[in-house]
Amino acid sequence: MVGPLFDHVWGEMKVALISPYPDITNYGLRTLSAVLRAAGHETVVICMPDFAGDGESAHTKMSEERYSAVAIDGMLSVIADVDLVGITLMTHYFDSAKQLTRAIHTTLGVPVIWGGFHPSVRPDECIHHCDFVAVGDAEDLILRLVDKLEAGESDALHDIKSLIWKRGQEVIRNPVGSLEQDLDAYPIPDFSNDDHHVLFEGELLPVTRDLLRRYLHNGTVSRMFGRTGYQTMTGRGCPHACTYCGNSFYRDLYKRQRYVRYRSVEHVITELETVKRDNPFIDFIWFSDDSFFGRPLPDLLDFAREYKERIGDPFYVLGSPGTITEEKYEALVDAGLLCIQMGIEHGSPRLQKMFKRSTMGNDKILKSAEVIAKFADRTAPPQYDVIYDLAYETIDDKLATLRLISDLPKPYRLQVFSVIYYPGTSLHTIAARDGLVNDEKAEIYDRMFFERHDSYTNTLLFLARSGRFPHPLLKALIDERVVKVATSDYLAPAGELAKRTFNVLRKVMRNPAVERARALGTLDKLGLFEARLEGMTGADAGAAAPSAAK
Ligand code: B12
Ligand code: SF4
Repeated sequence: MVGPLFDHVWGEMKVALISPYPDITNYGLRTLSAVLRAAGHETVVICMPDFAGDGESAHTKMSEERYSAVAIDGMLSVIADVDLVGITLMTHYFDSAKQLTRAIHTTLGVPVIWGGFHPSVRPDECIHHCDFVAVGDAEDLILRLVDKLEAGESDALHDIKSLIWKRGQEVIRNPVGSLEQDLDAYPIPDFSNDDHHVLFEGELLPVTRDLLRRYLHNGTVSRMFGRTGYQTMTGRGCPHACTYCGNSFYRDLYKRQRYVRYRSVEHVITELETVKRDNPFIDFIWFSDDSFFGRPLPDLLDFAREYKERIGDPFYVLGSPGTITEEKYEALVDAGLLCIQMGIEHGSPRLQKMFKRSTMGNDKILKSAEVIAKFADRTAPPQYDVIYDLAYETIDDKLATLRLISDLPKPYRLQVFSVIYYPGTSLHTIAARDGLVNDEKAEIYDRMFFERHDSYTNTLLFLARSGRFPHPLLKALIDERVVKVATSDYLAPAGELAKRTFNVLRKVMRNPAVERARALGTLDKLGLFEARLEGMTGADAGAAAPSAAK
């Protein structure tokens, strides 16, 4: 869609920034808002939680029309006077972004820029649905674009690095820009609530402190601990390039540039002090750095000291095997580390090689897990991530993962992800080459990681998730002879019955809508919500999901 861009009369710029994610933390988008505001522009921040992307298959289906007409109208009225709209998206939110963009183009006729992981890896696909695409980090890009548009130079955007844009029917791909090496140059994310809006009860409402508190309490990680968490990142990038992960794409995109960058300890702590002062209900910090433990030791010890003294809230980090040393871990526990999430991913050396994780093999995983276990009495059980359901796995590979799990020191919890070959990753390239990607919409865009295939080994994996399954029993159940009997055709009917019973129990015990309503403090309205979902299409249900929350 090119027309609206060139019909628009440019003047002082006001930019709307929209996120479809269920989790409203949105570090990247809020940083862009802060950057624009610091440069004197106006922004409107809109969170439109789209629960179809959050594992709510019991209630919602992926659909081309994810939002209700009421939600779309609410969004349009809030942004009626803006000059540019930005939408952030991961692959699963492609349809949400398309629906929002269609409505904006048709009704308001202002240009729309897409950014985030999906547009970065698939700019050519995305540019057909919007007017501009930002590839990779975009703080500099958005400022320069806004300046150019303000100056009425919408057809002379060649010097804006990493921008994909259109002139007439022609798509122009500008070269990739340089990564900012001094992350302290960026302001802290915009959590001002000033002209911020959120989709709540199916309606777009101004964000109040109370609404922000409820949504942060409902955040992906905070919800697990019953806390009200603030998410941030103390650095960007990862030293690894696992083949299923977005970092494999970015490392390639920014080759020959320093990719792993850290903010200074002072910059991070000042951000946390500021945000906590403005929002005293925050009682938990969630660092989503890809490589928190990659920080040099003196720096990490400095962080731990300052954090303990000036912040003190329990916190959550991610770490990869091999980077977790006892000295670093102890310092963080002493500073308030509540829980660590670590990717163990696979137990088979063959698959570890395919994932480019041979340097994070079973010896390193178990060593790191032992360090973590030493502090079990002062922390919550660690979360270990596992990837499964790969077409490349043999039964021996699957058993290798279960064997590794049976060797892990307790306590722990597993987060299990049925593999999705995300576009842009090297695993996607390999899988596509091998004919494993046939219908991208069904197999990637609209498929969530919890949609598992049923098998004996997957059942064991799910039983092991809580970390409470007795290891001797797990070891017995993966013994070669037992596996042979359990997977034989004779036992198939019994297996089918067990599977159905297990699925019913699972649905009864874990209802994401109930969990969310509980976290938002709106459980009493859930009956009404469930009733309203009866007979709804996926689209209605997706947009109505926040109605659990009144
Ligand atoms: C934190 C995080 C989350 C958080 C918070 C998400 C949120 N609401 O912000 C949680 C845990 C909820 C989450 C969930 C999921 N995540 Co996640 N997540 C991340 C992570 C680790 C960091 C994101 C981040 O803040 N980066 C730092 C900021 C600065 O970068 P950024 O967000 O990319 O933003 C910059 C640019 O992209 C650009 N930009 C971004 N938006 C826009 C918009 C406009 C208009 C413009 C111009 C530019 C622009 O400018 C920003 C500033 O430079 C990334 C990995 C990564 N390192 O990026 C994965 C990542 C984004 N997640 C991923 C995935 C797959 C998921 C899940 C679908 C499933 C899963 N396996 O976890 C779920 C989604 C469901 C849901 N509930 O939302 C994938 C995306 C792959 C894809 N093709 O879509 C990534 C890349 C990790 C990976 N596996 O490779 N995630
Ligand atoms: S260690 Fe984690 S964040 Fe880093 S590349 Fe591998 S999967 Fe991605």
